[in-house]
Amino acid sequence: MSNEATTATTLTKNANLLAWVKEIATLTKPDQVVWCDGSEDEKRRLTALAVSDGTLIPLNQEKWPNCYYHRSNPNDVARVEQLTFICTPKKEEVGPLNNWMPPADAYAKLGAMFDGSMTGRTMYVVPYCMGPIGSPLSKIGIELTDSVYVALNMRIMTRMGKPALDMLGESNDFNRGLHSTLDCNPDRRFICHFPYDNTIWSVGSGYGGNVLLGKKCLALRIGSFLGKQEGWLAEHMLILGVESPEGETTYVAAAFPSACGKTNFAMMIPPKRFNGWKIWTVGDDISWMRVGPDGKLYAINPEAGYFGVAPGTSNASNPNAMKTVMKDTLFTNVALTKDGGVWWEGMDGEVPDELTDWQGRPWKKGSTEKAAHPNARFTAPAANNPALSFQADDPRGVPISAIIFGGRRATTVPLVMQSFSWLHGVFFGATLGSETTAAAVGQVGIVRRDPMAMLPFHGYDMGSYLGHWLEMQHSIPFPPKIFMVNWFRQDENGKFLWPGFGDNMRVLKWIVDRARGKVGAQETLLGWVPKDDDLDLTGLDISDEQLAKATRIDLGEWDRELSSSLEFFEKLGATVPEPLVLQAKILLARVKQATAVKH
Ligand code: OXD
Ligand code: MN
Repeated sequence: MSNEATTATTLTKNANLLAWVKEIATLTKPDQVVWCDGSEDEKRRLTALAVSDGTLIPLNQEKWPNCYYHRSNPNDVARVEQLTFICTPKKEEVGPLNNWMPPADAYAKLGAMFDGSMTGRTMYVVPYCMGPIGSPLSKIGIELTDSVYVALNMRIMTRMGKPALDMLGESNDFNRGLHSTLDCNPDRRFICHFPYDNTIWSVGSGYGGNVLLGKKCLALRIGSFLGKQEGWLAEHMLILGVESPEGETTYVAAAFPSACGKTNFAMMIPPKRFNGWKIWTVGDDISWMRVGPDGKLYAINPEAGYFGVAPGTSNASNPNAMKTVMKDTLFTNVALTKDGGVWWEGMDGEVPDELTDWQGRPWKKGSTEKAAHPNARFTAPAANNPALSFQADDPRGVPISAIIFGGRRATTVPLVMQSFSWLHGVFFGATLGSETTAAAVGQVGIVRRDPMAMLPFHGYDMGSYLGHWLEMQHSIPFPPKIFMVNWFRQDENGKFLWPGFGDNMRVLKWIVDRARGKVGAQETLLGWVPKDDDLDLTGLDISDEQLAKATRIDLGEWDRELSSSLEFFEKLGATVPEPLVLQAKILLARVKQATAVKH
């Protein structure tokens, strides 16, 4: 342990931190404790170690410089919502949509698993900052982990090492994260959050969403809890800037459930028609938002990298992501090519004849099995993104003019709609529905309500969380406009009606123009929609009929949708804000009346 003493004291004198690390080391009994400083030298050392113990496989370094490959345990490839708990004194505090465990039980149960869990292993002390260093919107966390893979991922995903410790100084205000992989047994896998202690304990998994504790655990679950207490919002939203040919940039935040294309949208390249327009990525997954001195809502991206879904990423769907992952990237559960490269379903070019699949088995073209796991991931530094916003590191954040909610819906929800008011916009978010994807364990393709895309990530009672959203209106003198989009509507043969990807710029342009008051709109029963000809479709090969289907509001479908929203609110219980229930009832009454008139 002499190594610990020297590195720790040169990095920090924070007595609370040193005492806590000592306490955890006494519990977990690692062979050694290594403090991460975030240096390049340390990166080289940890990478070499991970390669030597088989955690990482180097890719062909000529084609994929500084890129490595990791295969996770096949039983450990996605977030485990059923094993994720919020631990508060009272069950009501976590609401009906979270799993609850009393804090004492959770500490006892997981404490027994942590007891001696690091014997024969190294405990890494990973200090990190969520958000730009020095920003009043940022938060410090320390993750103690026995996984070198986690330490290397955290280095990409956060501002990790000495700058985070320097920002913390002597303060005791930091998130205490503890992770041990144990034997990666699903029966001993738990992700527990203790919001009142600003603490996270995660055992038995090595999968990113369960173990990179800054991301879903701190930035969203604990973050949303802190946001409620402190008057800000922690959201599952990308942040992007839309720059016009005149050089005017409008910032937008957008919530889509996991694996619905947030990364693609955040890195979008506009089609030719939009020559001179540019999209700048601030973040692709998480947004922390707080009212600024000028009365606008300001957002930071707490992350410093992208933990993106690889399958489906290509030069057609997301050229900027392809450029981002060409170097300095860790790939997890993709397939390997014969020449030491990576491959996944949906990548450009010919499907290779032979691959090694995500489980290390030989794979041949034409196989019915997927070569890459559908939730295979890349961990890549934001700095590699050619579209990275120069504001991404701005401690003040960026002013948000529009908020977008979108789900994966084959029917009902039109291409784009603007809310009548803040309340109606919060209603859009509260009733967001989406078909399930591979990002979480469970059946894929079922529509589930995913309020604000936060169903798996809200850290306290959902009804109170929606109430917090409504209350925020009073503290934002110049609130963003709120929109709902759906890129995934299908025709009767299951074919997507809207081309999506770069062409989403056409919808985004309307949204930006609306946010700036530059274009009119058509009122419908359910929201404002683009007037004929206001969506710029020049150069797009889409028939009038197809567009009509993509933008259609079908009253029968909306009768069912609004009725199901009301049922959902009932499930949320007594804390769901009454104005949201009334909003649903007004819309439903109007739909029913219009249907009656039509008949
Ligand atoms: C993610 C997720 O990894 O939402 O971002 O699952
Ligand atoms: Mn996400």
